[in-house]
Amino acid sequence: QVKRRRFARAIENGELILHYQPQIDMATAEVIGFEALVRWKHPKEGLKAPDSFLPLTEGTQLETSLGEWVLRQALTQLGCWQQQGLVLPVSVNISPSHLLNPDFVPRLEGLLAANPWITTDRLKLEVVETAAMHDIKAALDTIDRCQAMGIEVAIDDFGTGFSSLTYLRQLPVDMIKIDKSFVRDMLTDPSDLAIVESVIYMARRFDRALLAEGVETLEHADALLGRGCRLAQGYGIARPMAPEAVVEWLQRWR
Ligand code: G
Ligand code: G
Ligand code: MN
Ligand code: NA
Repeated sequence: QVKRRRFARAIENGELILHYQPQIDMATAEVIGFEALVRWKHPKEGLKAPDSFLPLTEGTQLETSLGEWVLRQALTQLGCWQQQGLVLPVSVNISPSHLLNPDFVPRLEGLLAANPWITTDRLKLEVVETAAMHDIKAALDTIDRCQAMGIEVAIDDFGTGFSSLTYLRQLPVDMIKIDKSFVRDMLTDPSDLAIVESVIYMARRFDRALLAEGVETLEHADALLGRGCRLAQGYGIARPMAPEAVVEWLQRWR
């Protein structure tokens, strides 16, 4: 309770920041966008990872407050980058109860209207399968409406839920992100390799874009590319970085 109140103040006090991790096409080395990842710049404890504070928000109003802060901040950052001539999309993680909040779409429309110079194709959303499992109808409706606005939606941590196959069939998502746990062990564990290969096959059959998370080494990159998975994100490409570091990173990368 105390911790939760402290975190609520952190949002109000501007102690949160977004870090950005590049997503690339391994076949061309082209940067296709950045994933926004929230951090808490705690005045005493330093930079805190989301695993230390996201659980505090779960199932409370804070989950939506945090989610809205992240969306607003990502749009602000897109505006800053645009002024510097950088026009790449940013993917934002949307928690299940934020996605299923009936106000989600109207609030998002409001945020976009407040940033009219940011086109909707520059914002992408990442949702986890469990969001759909709570209320498939509501999830479908929200995803449809976002896509109708021109916002692409990705399914995050794919393969870690329980009903991947059925949900993929029903969910009209634009992109599938293979969870990093399968990618990490695909070179050593035949079962994980089988999962990765199955997801690659499925993405192709369902005509969805596919991105592998947790690409840490050249061996991972080669194994994925050789099997037809071109898009990737991971420490082997770049760690999540502060927004000030992004422009310089891009110059070095190109
Ligand atoms: O780097 P990383 O430690 O950022 O993230 C850990 C977990 O926190 C991941 O599952 C990631 O999806 C989640 N996460 C990171 N940033 C956000 C965010 O802004 N909103 C939500 N809902 N989850 C986030
Ligand atoms: O759950 P989600 O995919 O949104 O979270 C991304 C998380 O994965 C973040 O915590 C991010 O810092 C982390 N991450 C990104 N690349 C790598 C990687 O190559 N290896 C590992 N172990 N984690 C990664
Ligand atoms: Mn994600
Ligand atoms: Na993930």
